[in-house]
Amino acid sequence: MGKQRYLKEASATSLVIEPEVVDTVQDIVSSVREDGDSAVNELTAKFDGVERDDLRVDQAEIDAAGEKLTDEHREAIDYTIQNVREFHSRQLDNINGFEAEFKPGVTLGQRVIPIETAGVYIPGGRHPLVATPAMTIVPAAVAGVERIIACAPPQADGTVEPAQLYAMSEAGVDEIYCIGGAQAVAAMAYGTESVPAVDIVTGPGNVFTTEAKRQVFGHVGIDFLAGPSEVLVVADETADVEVVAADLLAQAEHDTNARAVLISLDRDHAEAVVEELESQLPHLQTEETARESWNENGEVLVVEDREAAVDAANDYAMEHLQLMMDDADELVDDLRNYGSLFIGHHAPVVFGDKTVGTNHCLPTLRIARYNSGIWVGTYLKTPTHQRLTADGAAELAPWAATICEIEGTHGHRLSALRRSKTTETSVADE
Ligand code: HSO
Ligand code: ZN
Repeated sequence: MGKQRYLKEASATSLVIEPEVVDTVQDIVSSVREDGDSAVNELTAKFDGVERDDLRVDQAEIDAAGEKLTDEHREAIDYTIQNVREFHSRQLDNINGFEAEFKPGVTLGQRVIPIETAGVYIPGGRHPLVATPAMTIVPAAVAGVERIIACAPPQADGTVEPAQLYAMSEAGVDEIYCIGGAQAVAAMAYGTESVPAVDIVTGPGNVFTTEAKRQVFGHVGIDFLAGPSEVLVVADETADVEVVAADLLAQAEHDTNARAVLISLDRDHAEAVVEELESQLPHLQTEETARESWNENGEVLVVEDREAAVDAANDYAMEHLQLMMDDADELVDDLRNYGSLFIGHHAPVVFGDKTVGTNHCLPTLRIARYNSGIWVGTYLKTPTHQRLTADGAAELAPWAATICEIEGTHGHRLSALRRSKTTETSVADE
């Protein structure tokens, strides 16, 4: 890595889940697994302080939610869903099954098959995110998942937050259940009297739902384990100082563990951004959270040149990577570790978060080194197949038999040799 200097340094967060959280979630998962709805109801009363007659959200509740929204709010949600659908449909167009003859008589192939049932978790919290249903449900619908269910926590009055409920319904969910937290993940993974057991559980959540996903993984599939949201802004002197500061704060407001990092190619510019950020903070309605997040986890690194910026960005491997420079496009080919890349002065993370059409469920905590965010492929599998003629089998049999010989897997060897053209002699030789 080229020369670099921290103007502000913070220790990186990691997905270390406290043992008490692990234990609490273990209790929740096993009680839901054993006692189904009655455990869910008890946990809902305990954690959410509400009781519902029915865990399933009925059409009347969905309709009522839609009616609570203004036309403008409904239109914005519809616009997002449409953009997400278009982008994820294009992803689907670019995943192909195939079948081809690799040697005479040896045909191999791969199919693309949707997972049958998916359960998505839609988190509540201080700012129930309205684009999340589009991000988790639309890709499943586009993939062709037959049955998509969603769980969302109850508000204080026992209902699901109306904008989220409207968005879930418009995104193409089949059933909605009003269940929050780890109990929702457990209910979808193991099934209860009301909630069907699914094949994959996806969607963001707090540390309890994340730990629940970790615990049910293996019994069902999951997307990935996400930590607090992160942004890395790479800026040079062509970036507008006020805009860079605003973009960093947009990330910091998520929660106190959120992480906003600036890599700057110009020390004076970086100092100006930090100063500007401090002066914008008091005007932010979410000041308290953003300030703590910035103070605790914010980081500013000054690098010598573009190469050093690229190296550092690849090393950070952050959820969002935003390039604020005139020649942003020139960096793209060398960048390899990021959840989603925002190229140039006019592409802030907020557009990806809310509406542009790419997914906002993205890998954090350096998971971007080996995984991408939710996409249509999250809900697809690609099983393989082979079809052989007698000639194809005769070609492969001796090769397979030799491998078996090396290993001492005698039964396998006989199975292979029975497909060879000289079957009788080969088997008789044994
Ligand atoms: N930054 C979040 C997504 C989001 N933020 C939606 C606001 N709305 C995780 O990528
Ligand atoms: Zn965000």
